[in-house]
Amino acid sequence: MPDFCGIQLEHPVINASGTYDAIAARRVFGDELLAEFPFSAFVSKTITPEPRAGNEPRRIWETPAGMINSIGLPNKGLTGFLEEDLPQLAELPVPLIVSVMATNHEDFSHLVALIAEREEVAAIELNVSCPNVHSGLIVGEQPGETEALLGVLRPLTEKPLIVKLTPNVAAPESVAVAAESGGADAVSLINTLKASAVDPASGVPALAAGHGGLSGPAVRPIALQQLRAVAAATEIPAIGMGGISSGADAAEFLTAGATLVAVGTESFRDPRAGSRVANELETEMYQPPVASRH
Ligand code: RRO
Repeated sequence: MPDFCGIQLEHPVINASGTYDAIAARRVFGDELLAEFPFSAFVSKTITPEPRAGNEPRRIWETPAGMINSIGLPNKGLTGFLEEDLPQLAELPVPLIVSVMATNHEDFSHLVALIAEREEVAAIELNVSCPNVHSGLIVGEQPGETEALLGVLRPLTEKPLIVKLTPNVAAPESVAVAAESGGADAVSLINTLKASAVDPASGVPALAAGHGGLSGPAVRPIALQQLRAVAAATEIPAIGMGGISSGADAAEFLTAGATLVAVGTESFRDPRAGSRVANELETEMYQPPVASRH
């Protein structure tokens, strides 16, 4: 049974933020969802201080072995989340991690302070890596900015703070080290890789926003390499993700240094993918590494 920052989890497979709508799944599957929840912890879609409508469609584009999204962070805002979503997410049978994003220290502090005081929340993920929102990437692209943000947020709560790293930098391990120095309890990686698709006939971008973020099996080897670099450079736990769709994929990430793994894009194809990956890990092939994690 994995221990993640003092939180006991049934197995090492959680969801990637924004890739599984647990409230909609409950409507579709009913209480069966609670009996067989696919993840050992649930990470919410990223929330912002104010409500956001998200980007214009088209927001999703399939690619060979992957998907480009430009969703643009639609969410109900802090008040809507606390009043409408949190009570429903608190009924899930697993610990809740809330993902947040803001564009300045003051707004980030407001989000973290109000979410941290809710006992339903086990941990907070700081999304400093969204590729689809103007200025969403600035903090996470610069180690100094990441450390400064943690300097402001760390004193606000004793709950675990997880920094979601961007893959869109030359050395993600430098940002991970900065997060650790600032007092982060864990890092998670990777968010999506900046990507585009264009209609060759017209030259018009496939996504209304013009570009987006690539996920799915196509990014897995890149994610694995970034995880190895981050795990080698830091002591804090890492949540590894990027195209994981089987127990063998998950085992690769765990062996490379992840404490937990997250399933993202695969859940769009198969909403029970989390359970399948966890079962494959347990029953088929994975033995936790005994010696070094690197
Ligand atoms: O909502 C999005 O467009 C989005 C976010 Br917040 C993110 O962190 N990563 C991503 O690929 N899409």
